[in-house]
Amino acid sequence: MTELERRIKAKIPGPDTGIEVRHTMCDICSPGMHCGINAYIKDGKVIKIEGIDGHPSNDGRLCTKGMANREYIYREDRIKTPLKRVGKRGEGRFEPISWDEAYAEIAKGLNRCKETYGAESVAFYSGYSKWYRQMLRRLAYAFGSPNYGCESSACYTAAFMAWKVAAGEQGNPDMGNSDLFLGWAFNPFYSSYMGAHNAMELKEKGLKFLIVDTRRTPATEKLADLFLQPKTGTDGALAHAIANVLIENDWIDRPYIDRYVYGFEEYAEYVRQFNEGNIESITGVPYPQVVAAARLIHENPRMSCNESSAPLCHHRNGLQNYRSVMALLAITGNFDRTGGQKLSVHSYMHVPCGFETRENQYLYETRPKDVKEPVGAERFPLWNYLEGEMQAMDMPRQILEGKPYPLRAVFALGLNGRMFPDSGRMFKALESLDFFVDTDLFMTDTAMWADIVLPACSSFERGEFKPYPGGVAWYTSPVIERIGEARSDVEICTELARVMDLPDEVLKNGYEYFIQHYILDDFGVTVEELKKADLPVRIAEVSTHGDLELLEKGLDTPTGKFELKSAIIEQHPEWGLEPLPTYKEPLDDADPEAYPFVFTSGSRIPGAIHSRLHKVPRNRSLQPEPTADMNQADCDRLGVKEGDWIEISTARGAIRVKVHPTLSVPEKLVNLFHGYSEADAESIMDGDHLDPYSGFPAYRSTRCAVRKAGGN
Ligand SMILES: Nc1nc2c(c(=O)[nH]1)N[C@H]1C(S)=C(S)[C@@H](COP(=O)(O)OP(=O)(O)OC[C@H]3O[C@@H](n4cnc5c(=O)[nH]c(N)nc54)[C@H](O)[C@@H]3O)O[C@H]1N2
Ligand SMILES: Nc1nc2c(c(=O)[nH]1)N[C@H]1C(S)=C(S)[C@@H](COP(=O)(O)OP(=O)(O)OC[C@H]3O[C@@H](n4cnc5c(=O)[nH]c(N)nc54)[C@H](O)[C@@H]3O)O[C@H]1N2
Ligand SMILES: [Mo]
Repeated sequence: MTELERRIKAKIPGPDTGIEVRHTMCDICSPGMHCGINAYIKDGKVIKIEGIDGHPSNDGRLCTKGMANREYIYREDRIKTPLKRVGKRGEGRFEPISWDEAYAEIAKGLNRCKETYGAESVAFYSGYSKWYRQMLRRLAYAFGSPNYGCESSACYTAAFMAWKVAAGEQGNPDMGNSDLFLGWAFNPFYSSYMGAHNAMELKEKGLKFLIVDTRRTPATEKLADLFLQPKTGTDGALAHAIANVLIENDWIDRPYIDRYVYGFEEYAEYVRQFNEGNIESITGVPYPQVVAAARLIHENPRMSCNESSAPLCHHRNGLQNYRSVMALLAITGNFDRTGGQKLSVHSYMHVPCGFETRENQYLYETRPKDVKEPVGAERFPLWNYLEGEMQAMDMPRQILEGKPYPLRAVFALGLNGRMFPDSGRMFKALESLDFFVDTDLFMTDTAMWADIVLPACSSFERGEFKPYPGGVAWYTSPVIERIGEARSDVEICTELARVMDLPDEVLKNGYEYFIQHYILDDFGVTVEELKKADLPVRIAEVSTHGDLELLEKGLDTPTGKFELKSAIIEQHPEWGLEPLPTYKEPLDDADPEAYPFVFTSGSRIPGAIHSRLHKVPRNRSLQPEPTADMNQADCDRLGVKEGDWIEISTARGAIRVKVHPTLSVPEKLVNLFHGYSEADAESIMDGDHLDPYSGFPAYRSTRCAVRKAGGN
């Protein structure tokens, strides 16, 4: 018996208790590395959960969100059967129907749109859950629509695009071998507890941290050797000022730049304008701190940095800001290097597991040709060029305006209308559709607007494949019966393809077929064997790239080099975008006199994830009301104290929340978590305050006004 098996066995209750311990995964967050859960089952119900010891993701631990799984899967608002709307849109009156009836209705509704307006008039959309996305994409393509899209229109992809522009692929931090970690908008203590654990361990071993955050956080307090606090969305200017100091002092890697970097001279010339004379007024960071940051980088030559899928990119200048931060890696010779940022082989869903899979073949081999461009293509040409899927942030506009072509139906797995800036416009768009299907575990206030609602099951009720770094793979089996008639999203995609008799036999063969033939065949493993193993097992050798190997071979960019100046953008002047990572002011054009504060929303809180855990009582008890952080001095001026109500308003509207006076946010910044129905951050944002490079919304930088509100 291995040590791991012994540890697991030691916890198993005796047969006389009637309790069985089964293994499943937490699917509440982390689309990549889902954590392992021991589910204690008695009489078919989960009575207790804990982390699985030795699991490659969480090694026995669970976070505040993971601990919520039992309450989450047994939430009272779980949808139990397919539903058909009987009342008006949004009224929430439905009648239960059978799965066969539901599929027949969906086939009829989607085909009617296809016949009237063309297949592209139907969009296939996925919310934050990702495990089923490959199949949803193929469903869209089999139907004939280019319009597959997802929540990644506002998460991660802008960072990925910045990497593609500069290096053709994403680089991952080789943090364990770094001297310095550039934690730019980095607070894993709330967003990724395993990341925090890792960072603390490396800190103890001597890794230095330069943290750049608009707020004080556990990361700035526990990790930072140096902490810079710029104004929201001014990161590009700050990165350029640091670069300028590095260049002026010749603290850069000249031979590396000469051989592997494209566009350095123009970049160096450009960044000169961010200097002692203006940097504090642009970013709020005093110049001596800029110099200190450059010196820290110089003294710690091997540097890697975090991937910021959200805060750096949630600005109208987000992608360019991200490129500006990445440039610091290139000029110091820290890309494709041990201890710097390393390229990894493509595994699965962007998780670098050290082995290659044919996921991309499954994703793209059936992409329809000779169809219209996906939603957002005209408005966000760089997105379209690099991603080729719908930029979902443009969906509400296109539904309402019908331009460049009508978009009349949405088939969704987990759509949350409150993640679209100007969510009011999104709900209007949903109301105006010819046909809307939503699939969710819960009766959400978005599902209310659907014509057909389908009940999805949780990770405890389904089997799922997941690979992990180290050549490891896992295939779970259901640990409880399905709740009501819920089905898994991949079954829904498969069954719908069959009912509609769509021309994709691979899709119609289902999820296990996909995993077997596109992933596991290459390693001589079967789905059955993985299921039987019950816990993660090693299936593949891990391969890594040698230092500078990819730069020597030539990167997948037009010049084969790391591009400080984008040759792709240079070749497309008609896009109106700039090849250098130029800096633009992040805030919207509202009158600063009328709207003197800046609203930033979404910085993670430990107990909630997007809209998901606000309705789980234990998690909600950690912060019972939507609460905005404001600087103590601002609170004093407004005459508000802890727990008082304030109104945050923009030209779009107002929300009422409680206030938390604090020194963790600077003056003039108002910080609120998102996803609440009763205080919807998105409802006061402008739906067109988007980054022209990526289409990403500026969730983190909207001018607003604040006043004391009544009530208790
Ligand atoms: N203001 C502000 N807004 C933000 C952000 C921010 O920082 N600030 N962050 C953005 C980011 S980074 C992200 S990733 C998005 C996330 O935004 P969303 O994708 O909208 O996230 P959720 O609110 O979790 O909504 C997903 C829905 O899927 C449902 N669901 C959960 N599991 C399943 C499943 O297995 N199957 C199906 N069919 N449905 C399921 C949930 O119940 C929920 O209703 O939010 C974005 N919105
Ligand atoms: N508990 C919890 N964990 C989550 C999620 C959740 O909703 N809840 N969501 C998951 C998802 S989908 C994602 S994408 C990740 C995101 O994970 P993170 O990127 O870690 O998310 P945030 O907490 O929003 O941002 C990190 C830090 O960036 C800072 N920041 C905000 N704006 C700026 C800025 O303009 N410049 C700089 N320099 N710093 C800024 C914030 O103050 C915050 O401390 O989290 C994941 N993990
Ligand atoms: Mo995200």
